[in-house]
Amino acid sequence: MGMHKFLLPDIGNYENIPVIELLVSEGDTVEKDQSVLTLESDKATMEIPAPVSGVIRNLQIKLEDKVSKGSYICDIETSMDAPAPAPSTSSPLSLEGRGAGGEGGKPSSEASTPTAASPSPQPSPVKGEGAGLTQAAEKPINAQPSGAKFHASPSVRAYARHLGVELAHVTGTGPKGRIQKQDVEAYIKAVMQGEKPAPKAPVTAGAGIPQVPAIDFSQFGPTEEKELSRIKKLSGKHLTACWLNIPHVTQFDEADITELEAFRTSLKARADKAGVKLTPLPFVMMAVVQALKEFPQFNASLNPGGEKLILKRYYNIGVAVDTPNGLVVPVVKDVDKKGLFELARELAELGQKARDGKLAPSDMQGGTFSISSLGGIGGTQFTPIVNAPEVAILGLSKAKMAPVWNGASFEPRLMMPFSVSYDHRVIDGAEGVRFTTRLAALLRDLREMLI
Ligand code: CAO
Repeated sequence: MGMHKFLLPDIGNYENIPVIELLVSEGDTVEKDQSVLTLESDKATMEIPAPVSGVIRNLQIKLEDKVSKGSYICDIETSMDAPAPAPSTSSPLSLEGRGAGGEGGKPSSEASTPTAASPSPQPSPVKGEGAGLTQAAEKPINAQPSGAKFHASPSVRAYARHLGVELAHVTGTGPKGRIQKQDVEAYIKAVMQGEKPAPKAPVTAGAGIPQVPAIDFSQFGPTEEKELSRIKKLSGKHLTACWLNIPHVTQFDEADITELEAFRTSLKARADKAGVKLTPLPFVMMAVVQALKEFPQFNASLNPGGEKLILKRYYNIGVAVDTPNGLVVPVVKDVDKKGLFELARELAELGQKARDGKLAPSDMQGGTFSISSLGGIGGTQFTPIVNAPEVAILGLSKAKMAPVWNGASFEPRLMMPFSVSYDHRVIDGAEGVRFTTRLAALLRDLREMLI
């Protein structure tokens, strides 16, 4: 048996650093290098490891005590055969947080008992995935920049990570709301007892899909956390499922809508009289329905086994609507049975309901094909994500005048770029381009719909 007097080693130019966490109690057995306490300066938190293995005796400090180099922490009762720690020859602990190298400081000389000198722990890589902050180190001291959104020591963060708990869900009960080990445990208990919802797997998690590493960005600069809207959380999950489950191909094309635009303009007075705003979208919807009738595999869904195609004999078009809270896709039902003005009125009503957050679930169900129109905003092309279980989606971009060669000269024509993303399990590339070519022809000359 021997008694090692554990004094706080050299921690650089810091004095009176508060103890924010005591990770041991009297009588606990610790292994050499196991964290004993956590200190926090205004720049960083850092865990101090045990210099030797043994049993904690005569604990001298309590939470929120302030300590400096040489402060008496405790005694560690060692077994006789326990190896004495090597005298320190290395640089002092660093409390530098944001990537500072912890330069300078002399080696600790805080020897204690006749049998053992107190080792000087090394500066270490800052914990935090992707940090890339390295300091020459032989053994790890966990250091963590202060000012992170969730106050927790590196060991608590590691513990939470190990259990798959996001600190954002945990209520800290330590000083200044600091999250402690028991808070993580209390959270897990609450989840197990159904008092709290189970933590969700990261959106990138899944069979064989490597996760994006979690990075504590506050180590690089100031950050702010903003909760995603409920709609964004829901649509994010759905979009991820669509993106991961559907082998997408996107076919680009452009439609000459010069005549369509002239027709639309000619209808303006009648549209005004009917109290509707007639944009190009209702025309596109009608042309899409015609194309869907000619290419029924685009108005279909795969059965759950993925062996059969369910062709739908109704034409319900989902239209992506931009709202302050995120993207929603109300569905215009039975588009094949409606006229231009009726479609325009319904689009305006659904758009308004969407922006007011008043869409009923039934307003968003039953779609067979979707349109994402960004044409009112801008852009030249984009790749929309298929809205599963549908198999194709049309993306509209902004129409603009362009010189088009008519075989003899360039003519100014109003050209609308568009794209169709489709599920390649259902639709071949040749079918994809036939569909877009036909859609462009229908939009160029609406009389094609009569044929
Ligand atoms: N090219 C050029 N101009 C276009 C156009 C196009 N492809 N599409 C629409 N426009 C014009 C309209 O004619 C209108 O012009 P005026 O005000 O001068 O008449 C203007 O752009 C705005 O149209 P709008 O967006 O109000 O109407 P819409 O019928 O095209 O769209 C709706 C209706 C509900 C889709 C729309 O309100 C909306 O929310 N748009 C945003 C779409 C969106 O966010 N999609 C999400 C994509 S994420 O995948």
